[in-house]
Amino acid sequence: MAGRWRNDLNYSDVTPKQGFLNRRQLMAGGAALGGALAMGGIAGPALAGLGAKPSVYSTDAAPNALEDITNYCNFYEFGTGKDDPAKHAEKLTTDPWSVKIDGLVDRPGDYSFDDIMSGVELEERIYRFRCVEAWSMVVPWVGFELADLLARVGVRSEAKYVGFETLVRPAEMWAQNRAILDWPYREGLRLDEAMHPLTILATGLYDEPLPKQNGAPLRLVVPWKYGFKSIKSIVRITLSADQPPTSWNMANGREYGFYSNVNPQVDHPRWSQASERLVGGGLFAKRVPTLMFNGYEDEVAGLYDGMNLSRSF
Ligand SMILES: Nc1nc2c(c(=O)[nH]1)N[C@H]1C(S)=C(S)[C@@H](COP(=O)(O)O)O[C@H]1N2
Ligand SMILES: [Mo]
Repeated sequence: MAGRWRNDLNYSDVTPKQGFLNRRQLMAGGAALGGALAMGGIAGPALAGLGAKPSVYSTDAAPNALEDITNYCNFYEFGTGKDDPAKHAEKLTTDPWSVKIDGLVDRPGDYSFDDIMSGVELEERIYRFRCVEAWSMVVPWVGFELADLLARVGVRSEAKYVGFETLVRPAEMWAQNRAILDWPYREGLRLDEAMHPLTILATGLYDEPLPKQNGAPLRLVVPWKYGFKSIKSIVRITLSADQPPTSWNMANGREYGFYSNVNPQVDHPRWSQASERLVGGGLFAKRVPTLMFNGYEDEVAGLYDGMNLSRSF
């Protein structure tokens, strides 16, 4: 079987779509036989929960176990330990939920989660996920393209960036009482990055609603960027002409750039980004090489034509 980390079958190389899906189903079956899958999360009958459709954008790498994805988390509003989100996020009220969409849009407003979800066709997107701390996972997200939501609210021609904010509610997110970051957690993308079909708003994983520790009810997923760009529990989306301030960049701009594309050639000032540890691989698991743009180079490199990626990191 192809290496776990190299998606040797690029969706853009494959026609027709069905050939890709058959290949994926075959590989999923093989992985299950090999005992690599903790639960059946890939195609077919297992997709009954949220009814998410499989996508040609999914990697054929085997997803991590749900247990890994929900217990090894970063969500600093609940504390900085990897198991803090799993311990404390249950306290977060996610229903009702609304998202303010404002700035350079035709139809600004406060949209309820139900408004946002109405008419949306959910897809399963199995993506590689690479944290700036040099660990990684493969996550079977469920969600829809951010571009779809932006089209519904109408992006004005002056807009060049999209900013995102997480909820501030220290009564439920205890670590917001500490000055770990300048709350709210903020992130941002250039508009073309936001409109890219790989960029999704996730509302589920393993075909179930998103667990709170993973950013319920709605979080961003940008698979070619370091994990901190994938902001959780979003309550505000703002279209702007200027680059929005982002939490990690504000906290330490020398270590965390606005772009933060996964790049094995640009080290973090305090550690190498050339390789990564696959969460769930066991204590003695070998590190695997990190791929340019986290393996999504064919799809996204064109967004950065002419940019110096070590200067604009
Ligand atoms: N609001 C918020 N979003 C966040 C974070 C956070 O601390 N707060 N951590 C980020 C980091 S560093 C990573 S690696 C991913 C982790 O997502 P996961 O726990 O679902 O794997 O969420 C990102 N989104
Ligand atoms: Mo991260």
